[in-house]
Amino acid sequence: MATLTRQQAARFWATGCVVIEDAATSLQLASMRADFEGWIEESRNHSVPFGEQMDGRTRFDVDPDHSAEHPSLRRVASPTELSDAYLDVLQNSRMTDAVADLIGPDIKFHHSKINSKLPNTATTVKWHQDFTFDPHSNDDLITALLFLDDVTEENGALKVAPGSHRGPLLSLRHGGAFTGAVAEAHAQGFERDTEMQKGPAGSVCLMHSRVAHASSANRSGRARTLFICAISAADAVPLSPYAVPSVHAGLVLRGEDRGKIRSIPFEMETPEVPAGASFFTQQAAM
Ligand SMILES: O=C(O)CCC(=O)C(=O)O
Repeated sequence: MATLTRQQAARFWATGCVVIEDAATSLQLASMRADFEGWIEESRNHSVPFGEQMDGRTRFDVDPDHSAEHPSLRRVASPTELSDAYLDVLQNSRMTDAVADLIGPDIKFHHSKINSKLPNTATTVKWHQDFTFDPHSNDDLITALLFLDDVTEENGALKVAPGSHRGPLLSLRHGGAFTGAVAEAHAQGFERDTEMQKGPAGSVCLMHSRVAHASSANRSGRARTLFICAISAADAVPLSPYAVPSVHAGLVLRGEDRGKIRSIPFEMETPEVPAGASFFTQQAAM
């Protein structure tokens, strides 16, 4: 039985984005939150990014204003490697069932991360498309952003430019450097035509990997934490090194891997893996 209604699926293909509620159970949410709280506590012992990913880069990223008194843990790379709670949601949730409705039946895991904006923190995300960070042989690739908290305009909801998944793949290079963000002229155009992706905790925002998106700082007293999973059709093959590597990369989540590669024509510039813990440092350099 389908998880998405026909209207929800139609909205996704028309705008590049749809939010659905109850994508994880309250028990799953509580387990994910408990593990994240533990990582926040651990972050109080560090003044700079810490921990290690499988390729040797740092795993936990903190904002420049991070301190023991005012923790600002903004990224955990590959939480499924650290926590059964996150691995369980990736494998056993309506979030993943909904992705299979859109690009299945055969789907596989690419990578995951937690992006958090703790209360009154400065972290922002500049306009970009995920596909130009993680190109695949075809664009049946969805970024699923699961809300661990209620997401509102005030705590830094995702902003999406509806229909931009049908537009060009925009450059993330400016002045000779890979900045991880589109040019200012494109960003201004997207800002004029923005839809906020809001909803109660447990909702998931399913986003086409070509849709342009960004998000503002959290100016509220309430956290905005997202468990973000990139999931592709099983016949979409990654074309560039993993910016967030994972021992779970390639895990078949629904259906099976039939050993096929499907390609579509497109042209874009090659992405760059960030030297540090996350793309926040690439975007900050712009
Ligand atoms: O955390 C956010 O607000 C945006 C996440 C995002 O754009 C991404 O991870 O590609």
